Amino acid sequence: MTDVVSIVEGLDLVVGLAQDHLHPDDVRAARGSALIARGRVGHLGSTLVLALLGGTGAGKSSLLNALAGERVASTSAVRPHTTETLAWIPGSAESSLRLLLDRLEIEDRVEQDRFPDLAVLDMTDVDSLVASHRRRVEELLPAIDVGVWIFDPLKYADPIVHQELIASNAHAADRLIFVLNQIDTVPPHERAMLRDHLIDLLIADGIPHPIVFEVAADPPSGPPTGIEMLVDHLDYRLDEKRIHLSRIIEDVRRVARAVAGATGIGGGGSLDFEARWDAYRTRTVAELAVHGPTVTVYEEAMRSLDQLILRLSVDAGGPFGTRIRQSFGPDRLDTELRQAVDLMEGAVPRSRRGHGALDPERRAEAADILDGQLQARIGAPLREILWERAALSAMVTGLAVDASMAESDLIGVVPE
Ligand SMILES: Nc1nc2c(ncn2[C@@H]2O[C@H](COP(=O)(O)OP(=O)(O)O)[C@@H](O)[C@H]2O)c(=O)[nH]1
Ligand SMILES: [Mg+2]
Repeated sequence: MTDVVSIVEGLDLVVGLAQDHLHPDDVRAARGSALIARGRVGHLGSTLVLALLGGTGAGKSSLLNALAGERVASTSAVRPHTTETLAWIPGSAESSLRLLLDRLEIEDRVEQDRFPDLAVLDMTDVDSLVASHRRRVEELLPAIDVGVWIFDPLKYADPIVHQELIASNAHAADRLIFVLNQIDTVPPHERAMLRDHLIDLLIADGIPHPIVFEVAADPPSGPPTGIEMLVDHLDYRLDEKRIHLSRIIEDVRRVARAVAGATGIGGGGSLDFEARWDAYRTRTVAELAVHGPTVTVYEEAMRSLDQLILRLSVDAGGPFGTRIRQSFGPDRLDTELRQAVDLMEGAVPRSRRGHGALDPERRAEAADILDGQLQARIGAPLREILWERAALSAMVTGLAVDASMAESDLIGVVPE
């Protein structure tokens, strides 16, 4: 499964490979998009990742059980109870979700098929007085999609919880929702007041529009209440997340297109270089080895080399084309060819009396020397530029394919 994480990584790679070949403005724009895509918080996979947060006994595990419709997590009136975080995840979850759990060191994982796009992390209890708990929440929030803060009617107003855990995470307000659990223990006529009070406290914490659900996750009698509204809200968050991820994918596509356009690799990576270079070399080496560097033979070798460079540069186009033309201007070509020929002639001199003719064995020796020289002086450095171009082209093509696959994973359509 290709997910948004891997295409954002691919985008980073493409931008890294392309940066030497692009105009600084284009590099800046591409880097900007890569950074924005990276900087978008939340889990970048297609599953909505929810973390249940709250103090001991608030009802985190009970809420997970209510969502699951069965007893997944053990709950207890005896505290503290939950010692390990438990992840309740879709059996079909994307690999990046498993990587996220690895990163968060969550080993207890229960697979489910009730909500195919929802992962719930029943976190260990958060004690507002323990600094490491605070840090854990702060580190967790950017990696997940929704933090569900669970309160019980007795301790919901604890000033330390509000200051240390909620106000300090107010910057993540758009990813926090709140559950007032054990609502069955509150007389009906007091519920509205309790809820309003909690909302006021949250606003004072810096949460501008607190979203609060009243729930009884594990009432002593009867089924849980208030769960459907929570599930509806999660559905809505999932839709919102899909839109958000589609935007990232679209951004990545746009950058890939821009890079392809700016680097002239739109038409594909191969310029048939090896075949063209072989043809040139075979012909030129044969002519020069047989006839020696007469004016006509040398000029023809120069002319066709210049033409080969020109064609490659036109076909490559963009900055790679320019680089080829600039690195292999006529003066350099003349110098390299002249030196290659001089080396051949120095190593295998031909007699003037024989009109430059060499016996077959010496001719083969001369051809070998010239061939090696041409490869080293022109073929290898030229190939290096073209390989860079081909690598970038392959990356961009791969990225476009990955983006399409990520998009179809997201909307649940099998790619054609
Ligand atoms: N009356 C009532 N008790 C609840 C409710 N939800 C949880 N509890 C009880 O509260 C205790 C602690 O719940 P638990 O889910 O273990 O809390 P956690 O520590 O946050 O995971 C357990 O005994 C639950 O049965 C509820 O909605 N109503
Ligand atoms: Mg628990």
